[in-house]
Parts: sequence; structure tokens; C-alpha cells
Amino acid sequence: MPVITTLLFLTNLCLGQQQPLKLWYDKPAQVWEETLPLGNGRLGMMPDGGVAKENIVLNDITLWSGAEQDANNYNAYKALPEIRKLLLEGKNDEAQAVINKDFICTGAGSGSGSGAKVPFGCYQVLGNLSIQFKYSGSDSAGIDFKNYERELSLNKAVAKCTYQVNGVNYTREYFTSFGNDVSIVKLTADKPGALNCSISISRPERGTAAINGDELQLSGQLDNGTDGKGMEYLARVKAKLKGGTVSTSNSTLVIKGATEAIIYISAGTNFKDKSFKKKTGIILDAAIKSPYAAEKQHHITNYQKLFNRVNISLGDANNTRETTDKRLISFHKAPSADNGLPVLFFQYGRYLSICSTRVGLLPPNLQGLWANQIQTPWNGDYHLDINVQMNHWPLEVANLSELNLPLVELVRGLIKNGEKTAKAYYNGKGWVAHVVTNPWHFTEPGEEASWGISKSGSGWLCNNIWEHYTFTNDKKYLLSIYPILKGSAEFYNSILVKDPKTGWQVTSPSSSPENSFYLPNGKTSAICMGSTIDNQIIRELFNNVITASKILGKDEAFRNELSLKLKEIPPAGVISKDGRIQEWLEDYKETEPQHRHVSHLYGVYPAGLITPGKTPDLAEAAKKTLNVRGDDGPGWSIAYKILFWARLHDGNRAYKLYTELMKPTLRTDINYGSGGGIYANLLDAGPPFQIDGNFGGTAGIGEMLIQSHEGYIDLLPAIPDAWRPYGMVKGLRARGNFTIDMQWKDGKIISYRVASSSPRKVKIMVNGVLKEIMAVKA
Ligand code: FUC
Repeated sequence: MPVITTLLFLTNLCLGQQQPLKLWYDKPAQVWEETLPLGNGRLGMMPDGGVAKENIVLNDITLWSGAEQDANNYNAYKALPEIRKLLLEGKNDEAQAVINKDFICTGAGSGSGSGAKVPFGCYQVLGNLSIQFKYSGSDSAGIDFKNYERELSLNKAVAKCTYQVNGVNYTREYFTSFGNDVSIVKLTADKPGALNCSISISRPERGTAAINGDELQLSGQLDNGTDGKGMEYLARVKAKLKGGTVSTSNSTLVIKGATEAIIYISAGTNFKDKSFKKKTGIILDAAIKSPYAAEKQHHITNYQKLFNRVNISLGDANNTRETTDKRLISFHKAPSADNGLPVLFFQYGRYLSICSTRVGLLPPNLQGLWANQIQTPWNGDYHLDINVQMNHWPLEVANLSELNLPLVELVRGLIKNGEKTAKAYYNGKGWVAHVVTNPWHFTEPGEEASWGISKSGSGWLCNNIWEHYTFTNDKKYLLSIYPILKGSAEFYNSILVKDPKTGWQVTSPSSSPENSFYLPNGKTSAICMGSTIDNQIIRELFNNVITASKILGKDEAFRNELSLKLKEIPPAGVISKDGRIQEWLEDYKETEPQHRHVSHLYGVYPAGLITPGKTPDLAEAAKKTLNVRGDDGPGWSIAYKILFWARLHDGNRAYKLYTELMKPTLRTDINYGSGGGIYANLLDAGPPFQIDGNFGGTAGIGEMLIQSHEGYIDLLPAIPDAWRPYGMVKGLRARGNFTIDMQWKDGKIISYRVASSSPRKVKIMVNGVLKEIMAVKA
């Protein structure tokens, strides 16, 4: 029987600790990084809760400048022999110079991260909705308000703010509806007729506001980087009142003497949707017709279908007195006094996933769904050397599996251009993507050798889409992704060359994402043969394709070819003279020992090629690697280190990294070094705001509680002392299509349940004992 012990009193104790999951503050947001993110997977809004003037940043996940382009250099492959020869001669710096000349993308590429006005494009803000309030008896300069509170409920995906001016209580409620697909802001006053405000909408560029009937509209066309005629968008704003009047003046809706005003915002773009203008109108009408209470309930019900799948408690969670910004500071001083904050952060990660992507649309970008600029940092793009992959790491374990599908479709969309890129640069088979992509299927190398030719992007993406299979066991899905995996394996298989020193088959040229090293002659380079991450990704991918082809009964000859090749590929890790995992095929000295990327530990996470059980020496070397790298970095780098330490079964170190990730910060400058942390709105600071740190941290907490990459389910593989006293989990997922509930006390599992829609035997590690049990029917 799966259930070993049931202690009811503890169940009650744990459940009794469940606090409402909310972020809350006692003042309006002063900066964007204090505003609260709402989203329904397509539309986003971030209200600041200002008393005199409310600014709401609006987003649409599809709103990108740029357009399809062909930036392949079709002569690049001709430079390959020279590049490879220079690398064999140890002239890596000269090879790098040739790459910069002949082996990068053509044209402006990604605009070096500032691509808003070139074909690569940029994810952009949709607009700003501004509500200017008038309070009788107050001039706008000095409004005297009290009892201010602002909150975001993660249980309901509804934000709220309340305050009092001149004895009148005002309430605002905001949600991006999972019912009818609009954003809604409801303003109320508890004294009849006390609501006076004017509503306008604007955009820093390429936006025209106009009144059309009783509707306020914002429309425009973004730059495609060639003739300026890029993506079109339209936002419609309409107000429904109780009491008072609404009139229009100078592209503004003016509300006078109302008691309640519900503002509806419907928006869309022509991204894969020619009839978006009409649709935004139809959706808006439907939302307005739906009674507010019913619409809100519909929203909450649909949202909770995903959110309520998981419930966790990590023990005492008694700090709900302090506002979230102050709570962060208290946590920083005494983390173990508030085990509720990691729960809030974990569930916030799940909330952010649900809000920032939707099946059929685009995956979350560098800022998820939320951007307040035209030139979003790094184009708000899909970085393929960790960032977009990290954005998806919590989804399976945190029971939001279907939210991986937008990424799968993004990857599927890369194949056509990726095949051209494989041919143009490597005369290779299959498809490849390098370091950045966008909704326009960019697969070419970036415009700089030092970061742009990392070609593990496509292989790394294959890890994400493969893991969706390992968690779901869905063979139909496997069949649908098999061509993607196979095409990627074909690429790597077709470009490997023999390293004469070791005899191994390796990539050349290669690099370890964004890091560089000293050559024996003191010169520096980023270009090498067979970086460790390339070797690990290829090993993992070939193994997965072999497994898939067996399951699907396909491609026996190709499977055999890959099996033979695997024997010639470098091992999962090579240990350097000083006992670390080597980052490159040669034991080079890195130029930046604390570099933010730790790509050579890909084999620890996500790949599971290096584990304390299977490869103890490599696991020890991985620990040394991490100790030299240090615990700081941009937020995503700190989050990655939580995952590494969790996989290395050091719960206390993983927890220490988690507390580093939660360092309160106000920094917003672009950072490549140390100094990651968290903003008052619990969004991750690279800085600037970058959502991968939230998702990586969420995945990290999951990995501390449950692992399943070694052929068995491991309960509490890396629990830190702070969470040992007691806790419980309901609804986390393990590979093989299993759902896990468990409770613990003093670090020991006291009850657990493993359920599956296809119940069968499963191996499970409980309190250090490996056993086989029968899963129950889910
Ligand atoms: C990679 C990282 C940077 C940043 C950028 C978006 O280039 O090295 O720190 O996260 O992606």
C-alpha cells in the first residue's frame, strides 16, 4: 500500500497553516517594479494604484516589432575549414576573428539586444491607460488619503486597492479575465456620485488615441525594420457606470458623479489573426453584457482550474502582518522565521506561468508578459542559452504541464529556417538554432562570435520538449515532437569532427555560452572545440532520440548510428587538474572565474547525466565548480544554482541560494555580474526585471521537495533544515505521469500518496529506503 502512515492531527496542522496567498502594500507603487502583474496568458496589465492618477501598463503577449527575415550568410560554410584548422593549431583568437568576419548573421541581427527598429524586432509595451481622479474638496496637488491598501490575490488572480479621501471609501478591483478575454478595472465609491475621473490611453510611439462612438481607442503599427509597416494592434476602452455620466473630450473618457465605473479594455494584434479588429469588438461587447459578478466568478473558476492543482506548506508561516516589501526585508534578516514566504514565492511562480502564456499563443519571454518600454531589455526575446528554457522548468513538477505547449510550437516553427541555417553555416543536415530567437523564427548565429555562435540552443530546447513527454508519458505527443528531436540530432550528428588529441567527436567551432578563457600564450578567446555543454547536450539528445525511436518503433538504422556515435562523444564531464568539471575540452583558465553562466553543469540540471548516485566523482567536481563560481550573479544565475545544489542533494546550500535570490533590491541597470535579487513586487531582478529568476527559483523549490530523474521518485531529496519541522505537498508531479501528495515531520515522510491516471508499479525513495509500490488511480 502506498500510504505508510496517516497522522490526521498533522494533516490538520499543516492545512491550518495555509494562509491566503497574497502580496500586499500600504502605499501606491512609486516605480514600475512595485506594480502588480496581472495576466490571462494573452493580455497583461500592471496597475500602480496611484490615488491622484492611476497608471496601468498594458501588454499583449503577441505584440512584437520586426518581421520574418533571412539573415543567413549562405557562404558561411566556406569559412568552416579555416576556422577548424585555426582551432586545431591552437589559434582560437584568430578563429574568432574569422567567425566575426564570415560566420555570423547578415545585417543587424538582433541589433545587439536593441533590435526594436531592425527586422529582429522587440517585444513592446502595448500602451498606458491613465485614470486621472478628482476628489471634491481636494486639489490634485495634495490629496489627503488614508487607510491605503493594495493587494494581489494569487488565489483569485485579482488585484485590489482601497483608500479613503474626504470620508469616502474608494475601491478598485482589477483582473485580466480568464472568462471573456478582456482586462477589467472596477472603480467604486461608497458615497453615491463620489467618483470623478478621466481616462486616457497612450503609447510612447506609434500609437494614436481616438474616440469612436463611446469607445476610447488606441491603434497603430509597429516597425518591421524595413518599410515600417510591421504588426498592427488595436486597444478599445469602454466604461459602464452606476450613476453619473460618461462623456468624451479630446480622446478622453470623462466620468462625472458616478458611484461605480467598470472599465473594459479589449486588445489584439494581427499576429496570425487578420480579423483582430472585429474580434476585439465582439469580445468587448460580450464582456460588457456579462454581469460583473458573473464575469469575475467565471475568471476565478477558470484560473483556479490550473492554480488549485497544487497546495504546499513548508511549516510555520506566521508573517502576514507585514506588507510584502517589509516582509522581504525581515526574511532577508531571518529567513527561517518565515516559511510562508518561500510558499508565496513558489505559488507566485505558478501564478506567473498561468498568467503569461496560453496554449495556442507565445511562451513567456524574458519579461514573461510584462514590459513597460518600447526597447525592452535584450528585446524581451527568447534567449536560448538558458533563459527561455528556465522559464519552463517549473511547469511539469508544479502541475502546469500544458503550459509547455506554446514553447513546443515555437520550437516547431523554428525548423524551416533552422534547416537553412544548418546548411548555410555547417553544410549540415537537420536544423539548428543558435543563441536568440523571436516569434519570427530567427535561428541564425548572433552578430558577435563571443556569444552568438553557441549552437546548443536547439539541443537545449529539445530537453524541454522531451521532459514534457517524460512527465506525461503521452505517446501521441512523443510522435508529434519526434521529427523535431530527430532533426536536431541529425544536425549535431552531421557536424561532429574528430579531435585528434582525444579521438572524440566534437563540435567545432564551439563555445561555452558567453564565457571566455586564456590561451597558453595569454591571449583570450571564447571559441573552442567541443565545449562541455555541447558534449552533454548531444549525449542527452542522442540518448533521447534512441529511446523515442524504440518507443515509436521507428528509424532503427538512425538509432544504431547514434548509438555508435555515442561511444565517440566525450563523457558527461571531464575533471580538471584542480578537481572541477572542465568547461571546455581543454583545461583553459577562465577569464572570469565567477562568470554568471555555469553551462558545463548542464549535465547536473536539467540533464541528470551527473548525479551523486551514478557519478559520485563528477558530482564532487560539480560541487567544486559551484564553490569557485560563487553564490552571486544575476537573478537567473542564482536560481540555477538552487537547482544544481538540489540535484547534488545539499538542501541547506540550495536554501542559502534561495535566500540570495530573495535579496531585496531596487537596482534596474543592466547587470552581467553579481547583484541579482528581487523587487518589492516579488519579480526577479537580473537586474533589470527578468522573469527567469522567478521561474528558476520556483523550479528550485520543486526540486528540493521531489526529484524523479533517476528512474525513481525521490521524496524530500534536498530538504533544508529550515523546512524540516513539518510540511506538506499536494499535487506536485513526477516523471512517468504521477501526482504526489506527502507530509513530513522532523524531516521524515509520515504519509504519502502516489496517484496516476494509469496506475502501475513505481519505485520510490522514502526516508532513504528505495521501494516499489503500486500507484493509486488518480
Ligand atoms: C544572457 C545572460 C544575461 C541576460 C541575457 C538576457 O545573455 O548572460 O545575463 O540574462 O541573457
